[in-house]
Amino acid sequence: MSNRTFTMIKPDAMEKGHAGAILNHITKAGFKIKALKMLKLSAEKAGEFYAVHKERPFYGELVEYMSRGPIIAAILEKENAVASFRELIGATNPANAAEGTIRKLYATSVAENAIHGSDSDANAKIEGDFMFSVLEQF
Ligand code: 3AN
Repeated sequence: MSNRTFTMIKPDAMEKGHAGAILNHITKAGFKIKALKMLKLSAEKAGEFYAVHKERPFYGELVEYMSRGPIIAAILEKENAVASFRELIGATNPANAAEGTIRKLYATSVAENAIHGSDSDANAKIEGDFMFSVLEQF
């Protein structure tokens, strides 16, 4: 079990001005920030990041959404980080997300669901290394 996960505050949450509140929610839950930056993905980079979803019907929409404006990417540290963070953000579809979770509070739809959280230790490492150089990870 690894103690790190990777997250992105997605364009919809950025556009609505929720970035500060979401980062506060994350650090209050005990996650330490080990890397952090604001950036805009190109469609090509967003497509690469979500390559596992290439065959899904929503892939084109997902790439367009994730590259339409700036995001905040971060590497977070806490015991049992991946599972603990998935619990904090709530279900993929905010309609099914538990009360008090980040998606329940800030997401509007399954397509625009405010925040990403890695789904495994292996993917947390791959995704963190995709977005941050070794010099940017603490
Ligand atoms: P999660 O982000 O909870 O791990 P995934 O990996 O199944 O969920 O989906 C990745 C992203 O793809 C979601 N965060 C969401 O933006 C988008 N997505 C997932 N399911 C749908 C769907 N049914 N329609 C449109 N977009 C979706």
